[in-house]
Amino acid sequence: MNARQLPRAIALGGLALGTILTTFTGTADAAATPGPAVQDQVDAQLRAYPGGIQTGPREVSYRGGKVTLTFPDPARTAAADTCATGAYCFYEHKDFGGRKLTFRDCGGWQYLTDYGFGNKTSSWSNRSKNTVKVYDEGVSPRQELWLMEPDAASANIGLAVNDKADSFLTYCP
Ligand SMILES: [Ca+2]
Repeated sequence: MNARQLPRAIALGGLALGTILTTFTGTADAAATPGPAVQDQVDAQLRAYPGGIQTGPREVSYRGGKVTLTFPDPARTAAADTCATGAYCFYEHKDFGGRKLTFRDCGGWQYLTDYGFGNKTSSWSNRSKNTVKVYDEGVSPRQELWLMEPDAASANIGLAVNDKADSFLTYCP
């Protein structure tokens, strides 16, 4: 953390009393990267989409950990698919980059918009046994965008469907 960022971090620390970790542990690498510090992003997520709790320096969990939002590590340069075994994941950028939204459940309709992830997905990975149909809710009727087969992934979903996904329907084995 450099001197320029310190006053801002202290001010934000006062707002983050409800979180598990302090601002200082979350921003150790922030000086090397442009844009908001990771802890700032975590705090903004908790404010805008209540019901989550911070469960790591770069992680917010909802619904008892069935849904997890992970913010990118500022120190990591090479993108890689980090979706956990048994889960299925939506990524903000192509090549499994940016924010990652992980689901560890099955059944019924769910909405990416509940977690601030509407119109963001650019790549995905399915390491579960479920089949997931992904939809755009910005048109009427809703439009199916792509299908996530078990043990499949896409590093780049393509321009036609990029940043359009809002919801999905999961089929359990
Ligand atoms: Ca995107």
